[in-house]
Order: sequence, then structure tokens, then C-alpha cells
Amino acid sequence: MALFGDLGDRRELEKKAKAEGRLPPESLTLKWPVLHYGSVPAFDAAKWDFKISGLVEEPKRLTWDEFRTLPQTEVTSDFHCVTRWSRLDNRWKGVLFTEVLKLVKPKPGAEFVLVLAEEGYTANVPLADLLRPNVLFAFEHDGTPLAPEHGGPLRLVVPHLYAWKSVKWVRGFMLLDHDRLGFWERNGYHAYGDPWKEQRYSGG
Ligand SMILES: Nc1nc2c(c(=O)[nH]1)N[C@H]1C(S)=C(S)[C@@H](COP(=O)(O)O)O[C@H]1N2
Ligand SMILES: [Mo]
Repeated sequence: MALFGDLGDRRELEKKAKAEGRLPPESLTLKWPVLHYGSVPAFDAAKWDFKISGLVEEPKRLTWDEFRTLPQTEVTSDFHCVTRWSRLDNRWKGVLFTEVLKLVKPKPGAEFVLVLAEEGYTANVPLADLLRPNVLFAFEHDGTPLAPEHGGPLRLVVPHLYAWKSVKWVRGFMLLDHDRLGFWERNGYHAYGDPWKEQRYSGG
């Protein structure tokens, strides 16, 4: 039966991924679960904007059309959720964080970022982590436009941290001189969230 065949494939791929050191103590998923707090926000290109604020010489606001015309890149990366699943080899297309950061001049002391999304969702990430060459704002996943439930039209992807940092429906970010906790981080999740160190919860 196809069902058992799929299960067998998944186990084999999981063994391989573990052997290659690509899997933290999570299990491999071939499907792509949908996970978020709250509802899927509606997208209106005319109202959408992207704001860069905080410790910058001049705050910046981009419209949807302006964001769409930024240089785009494709990167492939693995994705690890704190609820113990990983999805490997995701092909993301979008704008690198470093490309977006070129649009502003950070002030001295800007070392932390609070990423801002629809409906007040936030996540904190040190600026240095966002400068990695595979961190991007993605419009596409595996060759198709990002589905609304996966964060479409635009989500952040931070492959080396737990997936709650990969903010769906992202609308901007704020540069700060201190680490200001985001939504899950205020609710008990780890401030940094390294899957390889199993930094799931704060204080533990
Ligand atoms: N805006 C927003 N982004 C979010 C979340 C959320 O609740 N709101 N949940 C995070 C969590 S916990 C995970 S595991 C991933 C899941 O992404 P997916 O639904 O595309 O698999 O989105 C992250 N980004
Ligand atoms: Mo998650």
C-alpha cells in the first residue's frame, strides 16, 4: 500500500539525515505542517507595507511594489520546529536580509532585532544572526508562491534557529541596542533558540 511505502521512505530518509548530522533530536517530516498562533491574515497589496525602524539614521517604509523589486536570491535550507519536526531541503526564493538592511543606516549599538508581523506577532533575533547568507524574506517555497497559511505573501526564514523565529506574514523589523523578547519568547520559549543545543525553553 502507498501509505506503508511512504512511511518506509520517511524512516529511511530520517536515518540518513541523522547519520549526516542534519537532524537535531527531532523527527523528519516530508509533508509540511502548518503551525501558528491566531488566524491567517488577509493580504491587500495596496495596504501592505514593510517598515524598518528603531536604531537607524532614517526609518524606512517600502510598499509591496517596492519590496518586490529588490534583488532576489534562491537558497536551500532545513527547517526545525521546537515541537520536534524538521523539514529538509526547502527551496526558498526572496530577498536576503542583508539586501534589505542596505536600505538603512544602522546607528552604533544596533545589535538586536525585533521582527514584526501581522497581528502583533514578534520574534527577537540578534542582528549578527540575520546577516548570515541564507537568511531571507521569502516569497516562494519549492518553486511556488508561498501559501497564505505558510506566511504568504512574505515570511522571514532563519534556518539555523527554531522555526518560531521564521516569522510568517512579516511586515518589518526594529533595530535595538538590547534584546527585547518576542511573542513566544515572552511566553516561556528560549530567547535564542538553537535547535542543535535544544534551546526550547527559557531558564532550562
Ligand atoms: N506570524 C507568525 N509566524 C510564525 C508563527 C506564528 O504563530 N505567527 N509560528 C512559528 C512557528 S512555531 C513555526 S513552527 C513556523 C511554522 O511554519 P509553517 O506553518 O510554514 O510550517 O512558523 C513560525 N512563524
Ligand atoms: Mo514551531
